[in-house]
Amino acid sequence: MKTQVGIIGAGPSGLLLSHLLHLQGIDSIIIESRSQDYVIGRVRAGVLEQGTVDVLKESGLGTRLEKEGLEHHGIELLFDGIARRIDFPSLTDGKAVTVYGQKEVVKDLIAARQAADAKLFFEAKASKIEGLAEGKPVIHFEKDGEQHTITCDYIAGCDGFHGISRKAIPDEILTVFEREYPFGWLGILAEAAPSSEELIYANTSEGFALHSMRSPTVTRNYIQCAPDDDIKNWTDDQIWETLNRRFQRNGESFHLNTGNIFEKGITAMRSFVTEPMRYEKLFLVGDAAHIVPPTGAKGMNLAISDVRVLAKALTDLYHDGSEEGIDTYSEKCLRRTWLVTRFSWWMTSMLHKFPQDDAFGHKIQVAQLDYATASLAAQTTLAENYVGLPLDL
Ligand code: RFL
Ligand code: PHB
Repeated sequence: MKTQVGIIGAGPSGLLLSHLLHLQGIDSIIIESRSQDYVIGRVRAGVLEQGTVDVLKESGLGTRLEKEGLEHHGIELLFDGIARRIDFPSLTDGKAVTVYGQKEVVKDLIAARQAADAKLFFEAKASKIEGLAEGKPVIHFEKDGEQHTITCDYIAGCDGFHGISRKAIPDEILTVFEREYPFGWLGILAEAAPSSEELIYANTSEGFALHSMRSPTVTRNYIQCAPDDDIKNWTDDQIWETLNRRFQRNGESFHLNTGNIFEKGITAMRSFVTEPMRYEKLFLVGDAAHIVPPTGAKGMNLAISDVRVLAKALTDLYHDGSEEGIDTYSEKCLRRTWLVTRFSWWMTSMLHKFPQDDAFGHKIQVAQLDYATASLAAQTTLAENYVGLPLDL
């Protein structure tokens, strides 16, 4: 097979890139190791930045998003039993975020790609990338027990943290920056109406908790747990009791709606950045290049901002012969990656209980939260990062 842009991975990055390139008349092939049902079924992100919503709507993917997405104008931070709200529109010139599950975004993207007869292959696993040093990239993949190749002008490595693309860059070129956090998140989806109109991020003496949602009848909650915890250690009753304790506030009653838990899992927390994000004709996009802890709700949004930069760069190249966009892709995306990495690290550090923290450490966290929610300057900082920094800050 032959194409202009060979795309490895059909997560949000690979699918959106293929869609945006298609709108510009640029050909691509996507190969995805998992099945279509698996990719659609994966429960992950929930919060879309304003810029993410804008790109989805502008590229014709807004129909269901507009109908089913829940626009949120603020979040609550709960600490020492006190809840304080950050109001996005008043602090960010009218911006907001939208709660719309990653699986819905992926579903919409797959439908749009298939409606356009895209070359999108599931259960097709890339095994090797060759020819990068020679400027003639080839992807090798296996489908139905047979070996195939794709000869391409460029490769977009959209294959997530565990993919093969990053590993195709020689060790001496690549630098990795990493931090592992000493905790994980236990996440659940339950048939229960949200207990609050907005998300609640809670710092408590026993650890972090997050109240989120997917729809008016489905709630998403997270609990800080040990990084190596086993989901079998948690009964449904224990999960609800822990959430209930962590969301309580002083002198005010808070009722947590409960219901059938139909999904639960534990995620490790890490920050991870690789530099550079381009090697010869290979571009790393999204989680293949960087991971952020989910506390700032940034992972998918950052992936989508990489895609926006790359789609524009490839459009300039194919339409006008300009190489400037592809030559500055890595630098431009890494700058934004580090800004988002800082925000996600800061939210994570401020909201979780760290095993090494003593009473002093907890008091400092509470002072950080107090300042972040009381000072107008600090609230503005939090809000402008949460709704999403502009592509060109
Ligand atoms: P993905 O989604 O991991 O997709 C990569 C795809 O590549 C495929 N693949 C291969 N295909 C072919 N050949 C191979 N050799 C391959 N190797 C891998 C994989 O099967 C997969 O389908 O990466 P992408 O597209 O860059 O998207 C990144 C996002 O998925 C990720 O950043 C977010 O889910 C992170 N995240 C959140 N992001 C947000 O913006 N807001 C949130 O609220 C948010 N919450 C979260 C999150 C991630 C979480 N987990 C589970 C890590 C909450 C959680 C709990
Ligand atoms: C989610 O709803 O899955 C979610 C919301 C906010 C976060 C992370 C995850 O910070």
